[in-house]
Amino acid sequence: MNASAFQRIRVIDSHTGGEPTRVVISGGPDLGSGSVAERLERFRTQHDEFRSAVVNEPRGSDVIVGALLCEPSDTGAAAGVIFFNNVGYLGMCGHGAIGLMVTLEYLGRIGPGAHLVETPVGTITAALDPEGAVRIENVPSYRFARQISVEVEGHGPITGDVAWGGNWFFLSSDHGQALTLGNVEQLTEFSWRIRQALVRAGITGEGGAEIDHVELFAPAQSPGADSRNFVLCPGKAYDRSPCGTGTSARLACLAADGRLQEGQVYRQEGILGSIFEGSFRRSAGRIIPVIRGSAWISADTTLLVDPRDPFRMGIRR
Ligand code: PYC
Repeated sequence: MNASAFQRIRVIDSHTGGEPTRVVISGGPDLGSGSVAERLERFRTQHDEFRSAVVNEPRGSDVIVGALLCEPSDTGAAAGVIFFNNVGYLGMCGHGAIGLMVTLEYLGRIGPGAHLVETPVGTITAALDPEGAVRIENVPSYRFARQISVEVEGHGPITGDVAWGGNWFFLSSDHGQALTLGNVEQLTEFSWRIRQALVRAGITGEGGAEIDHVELFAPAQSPGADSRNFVLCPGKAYDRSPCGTGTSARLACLAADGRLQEGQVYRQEGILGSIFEGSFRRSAGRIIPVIRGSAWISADTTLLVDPRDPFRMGIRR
């Protein structure tokens, strides 16, 4: 078929500590005007197949987080962004925001310094630092519930906190699992059972919001890190990075327990050993997490959609 008959979507891929982000630069749907949160609703209800076409097989995989660039309604913002994955949409995405900043720098759209980015759950500040790392000031984060016990099928009760870091998390250190790369299949099944147990028990985030991320902790393996985590994302893929919103939720719990002070640096290691540095300041009863990490560009390419392809809009589960 002639090249002009294909739909073309320009994307830039990067990874942040091993976790991929695919930023859509052009070829996305027209989501109209309004706040990024309003445009997310239009994306979800009218253009969900575009989400699947970009991140799902055969062009993508369960691990890829997509980021649709859009005009911000916040006039001071450098960009607006909607993050999405294999099964739906994310409020915020820390590794994705780091990938987005490196992508905008690659495109020559931003330089060093601080920039505002509008997301569906609030405007964040992101800064490129002189060493090439990115520092994100995330949305206000907080612990919603402390040490909740839940009965996990085939395991028994486990306890954990419920916290918001831009997404909803159940965070547990009381699980008896080995947080090693060789154990990710078992960790995935175990974390999935926790998620199902939370639903069965009616345990939610504020306002009945579903807790769709599960985060397990263990002692760090890298010198200088404070802890290691494993994070299971909503579509059953595990986060290869230490998870920016998960690290924010962790900081909220540590702050609530008085185990971390304002400005103190906490080094969160992910399951691959990559590290995010976190710290926080207090604001109006919540914390503002600051997450620092690095991302690397891996592709600048065009996705093609052949109108005759039966799987042109991706394989949806
Ligand atoms: O870094 O916040 C994050 C994140 C959420 C899901 C995958 N990564």
